[in-house]
Amino acid sequence: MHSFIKKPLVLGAGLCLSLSSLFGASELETIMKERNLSEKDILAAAKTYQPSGRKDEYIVFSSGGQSGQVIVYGVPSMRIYKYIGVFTPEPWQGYGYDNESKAVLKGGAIRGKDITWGDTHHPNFTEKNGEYVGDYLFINDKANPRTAVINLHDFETTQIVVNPIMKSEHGGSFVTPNTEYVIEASQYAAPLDNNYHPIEEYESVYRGAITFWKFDYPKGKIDEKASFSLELPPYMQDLSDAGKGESMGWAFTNSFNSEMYTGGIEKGLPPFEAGMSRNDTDYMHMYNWQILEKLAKDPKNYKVINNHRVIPISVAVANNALFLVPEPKSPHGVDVSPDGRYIIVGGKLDTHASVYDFRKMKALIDKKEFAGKDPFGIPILDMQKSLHGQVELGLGPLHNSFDAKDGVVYTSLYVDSQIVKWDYKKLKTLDRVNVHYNIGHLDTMEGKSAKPVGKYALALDKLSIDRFNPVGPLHPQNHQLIDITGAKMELIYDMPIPLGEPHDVISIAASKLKPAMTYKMGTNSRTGEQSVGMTLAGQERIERDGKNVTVYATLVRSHINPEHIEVNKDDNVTIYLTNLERAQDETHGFAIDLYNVHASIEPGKTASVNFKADMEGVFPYYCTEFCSALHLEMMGYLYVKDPKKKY
Ligand code: RUQ
Ligand code: CUA
Repeated sequence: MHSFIKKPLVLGAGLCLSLSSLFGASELETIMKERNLSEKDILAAAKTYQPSGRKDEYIVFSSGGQSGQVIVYGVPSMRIYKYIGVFTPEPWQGYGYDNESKAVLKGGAIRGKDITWGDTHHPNFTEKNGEYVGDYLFINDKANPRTAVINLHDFETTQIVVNPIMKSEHGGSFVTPNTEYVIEASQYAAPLDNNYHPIEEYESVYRGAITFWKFDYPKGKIDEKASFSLELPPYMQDLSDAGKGESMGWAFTNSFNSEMYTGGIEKGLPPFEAGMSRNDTDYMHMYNWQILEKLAKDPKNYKVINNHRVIPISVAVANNALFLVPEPKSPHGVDVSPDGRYIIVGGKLDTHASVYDFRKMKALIDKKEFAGKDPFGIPILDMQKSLHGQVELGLGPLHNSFDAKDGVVYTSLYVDSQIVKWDYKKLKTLDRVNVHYNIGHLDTMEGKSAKPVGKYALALDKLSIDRFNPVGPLHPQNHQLIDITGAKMELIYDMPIPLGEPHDVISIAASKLKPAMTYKMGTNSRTGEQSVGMTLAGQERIERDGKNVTVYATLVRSHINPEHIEVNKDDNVTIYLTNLERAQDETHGFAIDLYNVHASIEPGKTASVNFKADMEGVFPYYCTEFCSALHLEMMGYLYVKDPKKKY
């Protein structure tokens, strides 16, 4: 018999573990002692631990940085659920291996060149009235200006669009309050055309831009033809956010090179970093997409560059659609408050966050009261007259995420490695917590929507130095979970992220996601339509048309039909694979040994693989998911015969 605890053990902030018949106090105390755990640790564990089978309350979509993927995990457990292949082939999902997903990746080819990686930064959901819907997710590729659409019906990437004029981007993918547009802002200024222009033409030819990608909701696709761009000065635009509520129709993008410095360290000139941070202020761009959308309908208002409509700066200015507001030098994040009235800008080289009041800015615009014009003729609003105020937060304020409590926001401090909680209306700090280390983005639950929940904060730390077991010089990143429900923020979990440098995450109540558990029989998951190769039981066959061999195959526990496929050397072979299962989680994989062929076929899906049978011989094929007791027997043979040879 265990010796039971007589009086309840009172832990931390009043957590009362009345350890009844299951746990002896001595057992808990022994474990705490053995593992060197404090009461605070036990409390943190109780807040994050999910008993087997228990589901998470929030689902987080994290960018995957250089992995070109998206990472899905749960809060509060911080359990990773999925890596979604987006810009990079991902063999588990057959992404980039089956024909259907190859077609998606092909959409991301740039000027004929296949790009097999991406630098994903900012995921965002579809929105309705500024609130998250949870049926689609957008993500940008900073390295190769592209935007991808992920269908949250099955968590698969269904579209990649290439920016027609940018050579670099960062400020994507930000969604307007009713998903009218997905905003993508350029980063490093470059010529908008595809020609060579010397750096001496920086001010005359190099440009920034904002692209407004039109989302065709019924189709679940970006409509490239209906999308357009706004030309901007070469100020190195950065992050963006769409206005909402009273700032509906507007969007905001900051920048960090109002100096228009062009570098030249190799010639003894100051490096970019010095030349680009000489001025005390840079510019926040403020533009009205509702006006621009109307302008883009009339050919006299736009130029066509690379087959894409671009509204020149002068046209936007003449139609009161583009303004600049000074912001402290080298800013980074720009975030609009849930009600749309305030815009918070973090200055990397400033200790302050600046809170702009949209009402004041709009009043200045309406009165045509400007402090001046930039060299491109864009009216500049007076900074002091636009500000609600500034608050000293600490070193390196970067990004913001909001709380359900009115006026409360959380800001990451990159240099100080802290999250600071403060009131952007009353302009005072409330609390701060240390994070480990060098935090970039942060997120509170649904914290960038019009209805933030708060509850937990996620710190996306760039460095993890001493937090985890060493795994070589390339360290994992550290995502930390912080309980923000009390007056004091409490750090409760560290999660190593072993896949690229996630820049930003976005969180949604799990109840808002309604993913399918299986596909309708014969679905091409990348188009959502019935596959031309759908094969039902009894329809399995091999068809030959000259050198083209098409196999219509099915997979069901525990066989692949057909089990023998005979082709001639150099035949062009296509195999359609339909998973006939109707049971959840009965995925079959399909691999042909030595032929670099793989597909993942979830219940109901039809996927296809294609290859040239250029190697003679015998090649086993098999199911790559341990799907049943007779999974090892789920196999077949591909025979490749040389028709010129006698065997
Ligand atoms: S950005 S933190 Cu895309 Cu801040 Cu990286
Ligand atoms: Cu199907 Cu193993």
